[in-house]
Amino acid sequence: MTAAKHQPLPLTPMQTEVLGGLSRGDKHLPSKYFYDAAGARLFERICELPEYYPTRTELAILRTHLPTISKQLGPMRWLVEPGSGSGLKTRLLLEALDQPAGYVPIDISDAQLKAYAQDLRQGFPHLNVRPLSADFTADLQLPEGVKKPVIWFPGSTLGNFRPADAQAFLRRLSRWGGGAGELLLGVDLVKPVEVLEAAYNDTAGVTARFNLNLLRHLNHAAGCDFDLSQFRHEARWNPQIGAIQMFLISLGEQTVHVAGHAFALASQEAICTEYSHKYTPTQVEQLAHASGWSLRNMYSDPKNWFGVFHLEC
Ligand code: AVJ
Repeated sequence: MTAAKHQPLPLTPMQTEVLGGLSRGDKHLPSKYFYDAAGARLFERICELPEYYPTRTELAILRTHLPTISKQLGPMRWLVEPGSGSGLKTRLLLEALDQPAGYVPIDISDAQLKAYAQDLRQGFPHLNVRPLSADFTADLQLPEGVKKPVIWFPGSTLGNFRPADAQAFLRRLSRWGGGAGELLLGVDLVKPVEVLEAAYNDTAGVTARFNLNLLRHLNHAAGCDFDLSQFRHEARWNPQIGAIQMFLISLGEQTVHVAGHAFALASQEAICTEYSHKYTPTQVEQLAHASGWSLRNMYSDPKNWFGVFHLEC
């Protein structure tokens, strides 16, 4: 037949990322692909686990300090949220804000974003909701007229970035809407390792399912053939880098395929699926300064397990 028949199909951006991550000596998969519909549901269950303290701790901080935060922000501000999955926290913030000019949730999943925006309009019929379907880690343009935004980045999602990438991302945020915005940044703080490791190794096994679901998602969306029964979940504190790392460990020797490319995995070989960096308040402040932000205020819980940092540029 013709040569064209054997030409490889062009790769999607997702396939390119997956191929890149599996080609390294220390194999990686991008954690942003945890959140297909099933992954988003599993993450919601994680947030309710007794061991997973970040969500309820951040919520408690907000419940205590939102009146103060809102007063400092002043009236008629646009709220912009990179990643739109943080439901209740965002509702509390929207309720606390003084006549918000509007709300821009940004998410990579168009379907989830539209459903979320619809849902929100029911609860806030007078709110101008302007969903933006985009990869918030790439360069993007906020809707016309959104100036001096209040950027809301809760849940310690920043912890998923390597520190250098976190710095570059915060720098980007400082330019959104033409700059001079403010940032409410939720960051999980350094704490005893037993507490940290328990939060990512729950006894009910939900985090393990969440981790394995990444492979299922990639099978569907990137043309991979991972056999989920041939991997196990592992999460551990890495003291060198100050992060919880999640892995999928190959249970035996095996070969997986991605868009026609084969990858051999040794028995017990680890694929890193997530970094969850933990910071001290001082480290957050240094990171903020290095990326064009300064600290207005920090809010925390009595145990100092989580911090909500109010930054300005
Ligand atoms: C949503 C990225 C903050 O790192 O704690 C939860 C994701 N991974 N359990 C985190 C997650 C495993 C979560 N973030």
